[in-house]
Formats: sequence, C-alpha cells, structure tokens
Amino acid sequence: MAGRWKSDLNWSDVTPKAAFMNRRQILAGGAAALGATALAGVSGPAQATLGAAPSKWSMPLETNSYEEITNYCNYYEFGTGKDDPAANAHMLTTEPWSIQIDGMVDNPGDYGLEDILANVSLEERIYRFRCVEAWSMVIPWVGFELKDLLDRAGVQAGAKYVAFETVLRPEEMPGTRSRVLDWPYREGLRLDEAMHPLTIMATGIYDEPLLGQNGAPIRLVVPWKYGFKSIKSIVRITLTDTQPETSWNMAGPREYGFYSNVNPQVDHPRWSQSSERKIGGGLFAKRIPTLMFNGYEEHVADLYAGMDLKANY
Ligand SMILES: Nc1nc2c(c(=O)[nH]1)N[C@H]1C(S)=C(S)[C@@H](COP(=O)(O)O)O[C@H]1N2
Ligand SMILES: [Mo]
Repeated sequence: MAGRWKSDLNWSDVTPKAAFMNRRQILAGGAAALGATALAGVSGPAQATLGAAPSKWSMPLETNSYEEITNYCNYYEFGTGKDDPAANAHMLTTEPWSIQIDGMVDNPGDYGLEDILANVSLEERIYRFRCVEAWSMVIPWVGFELKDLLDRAGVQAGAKYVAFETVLRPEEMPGTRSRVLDWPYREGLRLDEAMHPLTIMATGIYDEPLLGQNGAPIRLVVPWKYGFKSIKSIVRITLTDTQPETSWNMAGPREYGFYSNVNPQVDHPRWSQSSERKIGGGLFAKRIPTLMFNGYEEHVADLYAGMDLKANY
C-alpha cells in the first residue's frame, strides 16, 4: 500500500480480494467443521463475525483494502480529520455493550450485544459506500438485517420512523468536547427504509470485528444513502411516529436533508454529486460517474416513487 498508510505489512496488503476469498473459504470450512453446538458456546467480540455466510446482496466489485477502510474514516466524535478516528478511537470502551430500544415497540428494553448476535444470522455483504464529499469505497461488511432486530423489538402499528443515537462519552471521545455537531450524533430512517433487506447493522469488516474508527461494536449501513446516514457505535434505537432530528440536518439543513439518498442529479450546494473518486486509486485515478441510489436503484427506487427528489434531498 502507499506510504501514507501504516508501514507494517499484513495479509490485507496483498491483493485484498484474493486474500479475502481465501479467508472466506477457510472460514466456511472451519465453521462447518465446528458445527452449530460448538458455535453456540462462543461469545464476545469473536462472535461478531464468526459464521458469516456470503450474501446474495453482495455487489461483484473489487473491495478496498483493510488498510484503506480502517485509516480513511469519518467519525467526528474522535476529530474531524480523516485520520483522527484511526488515531483516537481506541479510547472507546466497547465491552460490555447494549442498545436501548424504546418508543413504539412491544418489547422495549436494553438489548445486550451478545444477545442480539445470538438471535440473528450474520452475512458478509460487499457494498458500495459513497460519501457526500464525493469519495467512495467498496467494503466487505459483516452484519445482519436491521429488520431482524426491529421484529424482535415488536414495532407497533403507527410507528413511522426509526431514530438512532451514538454513544456519548466526552472522556473517551475528544471530538465531542467541541461543538462541531450537536451531540449525541443522531440519525433517522423512515420505517420502510429501515425494514429494507439492504439495510444492515454491521459488526465486522473482512471477517474482523469492527475497529473503533469504523463504529465498533455495531453501526448502521444503508448502502443507497450517503455515508453520513450510517451512524456508528449505536446505543439507542427509538421507534416514533414523527420524523426524527438528525445531527447533519441540524448542523446544515441546506446541505444535508433527511433523505440523504445518493443522487447524481442533485448537487450538494458546494460541489457536484455527479462523479466520485474511489479511495485507493492514487492521485491520478479517474473519477467515476456516481450512480442513482449508489447503484441500488432497482432495489430501492420504489421506496421513493412519486416523491420530488429535489425537495427531499
Ligand atoms: N457517530 C458517528 N457516525 C458517523 C459519523 C460520525 O461522525 N459520527 N460519520 C458518518 C460519515 S460522514 C461517514 S462517510 C461514515 C464513515 O464510515 P467509515 O469511516 O466506517 O467509512 O460514517 C458516518 N457515521
Ligand atoms: Mo460522509
């Protein structure tokens, strides 16, 4: 990898995709050999990626290297620079971890991470990721459908939106001592967006449990929306009948709307959204055209049928 990343070489530095495929085969064989009873006894972070099966939702794309994905990050609680999260996120304590699920649900309460993972099926999904700042990556996530967790919580009739909150610990998150955003970091989805099979809660990348900078121990991934929707280190999920506030919309309502769908036809007020630069291609890499809904149009366009996508940006 280029010199700006860490200099110590490891498996992820050599042909990321080939290494990944190898590891996947080894993992599949190993998991089968272990069997269900052996797996049931495993708990803790190791379980965050163990046994993930390849998903039919994966995109057939060349993935970014582990080094790129873990060193070029946005996580303002650890600083606004792209390399701040990698430098600072180790300060965050991620064990034990639980998510408070409340609002319009039949089974409100604190759901421990191990308990959450014991009741879902993990998949490995290669997804496009597009930031509003016009860079992109392809990331092999390990995660499960958010719908599985919401079904368990029992969404009540009348609920229309899902609100998410990131943990707020100023003593572990130096970036929150400045008021660059209104903390805790908040995001929201319409209920049908949250229930869509492409919407996942991720717990790993490349068979590794998430690192702090990528949102350990559990974060949202909504592949047809801009990166800022994919809220990290989630501690609270609230079902509600009113559209929730989101940190970026509060910070810059003209620049960041509630929907935040990847849309090459609607420019950000300060730059074009029609093309992107895939991280890792080097300084002279050609920009590539940005696809409607980040390439997931056939799966999600009907969620927005009849909506004015310029007004609902
Ligand atoms: N809590 C929290 N979640 C966050 C952010 C943040 O600053 N804080 N940044 C968002 C933005 S702008 C992007 S592009 C993605 C980046 O995810 P990655 O660093 O794992 O690639 O996280 C999103 N989730
Ligand atoms: Mo972003």
